[in-house]
Amino acid sequence: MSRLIIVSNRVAPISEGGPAAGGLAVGVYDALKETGGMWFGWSGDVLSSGQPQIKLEERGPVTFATVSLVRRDYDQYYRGFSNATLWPAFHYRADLLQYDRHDFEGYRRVNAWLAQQLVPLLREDDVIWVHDYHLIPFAQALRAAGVNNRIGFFLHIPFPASQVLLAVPPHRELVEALCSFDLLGFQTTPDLRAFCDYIINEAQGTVRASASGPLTVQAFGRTLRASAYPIGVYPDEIAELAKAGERGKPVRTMKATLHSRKLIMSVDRLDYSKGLVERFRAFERLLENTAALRNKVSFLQIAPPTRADMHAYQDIRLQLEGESGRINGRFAELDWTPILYIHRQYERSVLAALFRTAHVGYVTPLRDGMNLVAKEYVSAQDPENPGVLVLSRFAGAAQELEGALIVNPVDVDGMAEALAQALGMPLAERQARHRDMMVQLRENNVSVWRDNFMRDLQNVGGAKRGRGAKGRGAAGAERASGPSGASGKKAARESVTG
Ligand code: GDG
Repeated sequence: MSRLIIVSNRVAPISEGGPAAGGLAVGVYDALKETGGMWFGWSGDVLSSGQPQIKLEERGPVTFATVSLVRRDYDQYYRGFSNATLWPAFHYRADLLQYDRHDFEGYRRVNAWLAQQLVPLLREDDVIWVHDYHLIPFAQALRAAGVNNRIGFFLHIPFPASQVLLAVPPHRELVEALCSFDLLGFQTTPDLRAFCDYIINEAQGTVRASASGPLTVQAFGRTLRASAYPIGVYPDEIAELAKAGERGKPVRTMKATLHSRKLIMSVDRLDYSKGLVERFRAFERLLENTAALRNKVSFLQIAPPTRADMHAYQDIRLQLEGESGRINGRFAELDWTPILYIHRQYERSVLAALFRTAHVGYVTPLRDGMNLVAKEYVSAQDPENPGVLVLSRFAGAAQELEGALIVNPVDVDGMAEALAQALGMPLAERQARHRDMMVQLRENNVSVWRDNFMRDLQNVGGAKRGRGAKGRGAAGAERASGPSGASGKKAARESVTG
């Protein structure tokens, strides 16, 4: 079996069985343990001086290979093009999109430099699986360095409609770079369709369906395959975790605070794509419309900080603090605070146990590739007495979770009605909806996602595989001047010593 190489912007912190590891990290790590292999990416450290070194850490059959970024690379590649240009554009927030040509150059430079760091560690028959929008040019950079291995790419976030993608000035370069992969994976069929639409109408390429398996795409002189692979969770493990935490202190404290009130619960990174402000307003509308629910229901929003050094994230934080304060000021009573808004991270086991306590899982992103919280909430429920999921139609999860109450996340009245319906839903209907969703979640768990992608990537055929004639790193070194301030070649040579 070929060795698997995972490449992602951040290498997930894996402590086996530990509370921090999410389903995705565990799912990918399981595959690495089976085949042996390597997880390569940024360590999360930003150097203010000196040369970044690659750090190799062996854990059984798996090597973790991490590099730091220098400040300028972090600013241009991560904060700049990845998160100020691609993230808003791919979440349909063209209004928040910022573009700087130098950042795009930095994004390509860092991708080429990262590729150079990886090349000396590769073997001929390695299969390489690259993750997410930070690394769109990664295969192109590897190809330029003479790497002919199978390379797949999975996009965790939505792929936008062409008219939105066109707002990103180097849209053509990006899609051309995507075509250097052998297999492209998207979360949902609408994302796949949006990609194909660009290929046909903007890139004058072709898309052919085959009797089974991924589509065949021809564009920019390359032939590749593309399909939808909806990411999942491990529902039964989450259910166990939730059950185990039922009598734990956090749940007891929460229940004591609630008395016998019902609980609506949300968990999201504090991101403007998650629809938090509209969600708060819909909860306010619920209290406004239904006086009988006042002091009978509480809303818990856990929103850990993310990308807090960016303006757009500071803005959403201020806005949310304003809204929760305003709504609480309007409706709170001496013994009841309607919204409990917590800007902090909790352990995975605590979240699962709290999900099980919540009568409503309230998941209303404006756009989301999948949204694992929706799947985790359903998994954590007690099948005898499950809660109800209220879910945005613009979360990828809405394509699968038909037992949820599907809402439009900008329709404040519609969301308030769905909350009221969820809070009053009879037990038999809650059980039936939960049962249906669990069937779906078990059938498409995170192993199925990973195995389907890996199967299709292994089956990518045709071209002679292994290192190409250009040899290790040759052309890549031309394209990349290395991380800011360092020669690419030098950095690549020095790096393997760490
Ligand atoms: C991207 C795409 C796609 C959240 N708060 C805490 C915590 N979490 C965990 C959740 C969940 C994960 O983080 C968040 O995953 P989501 O899918 O909801 O959203 P993104 O972070 O935006 O993820 C998304 C995903 O990639 C996978 O492909 O679904 O569309 O945007 O697992 O539970 N975990 C802990 N403490 C917290 O406070 N331990």
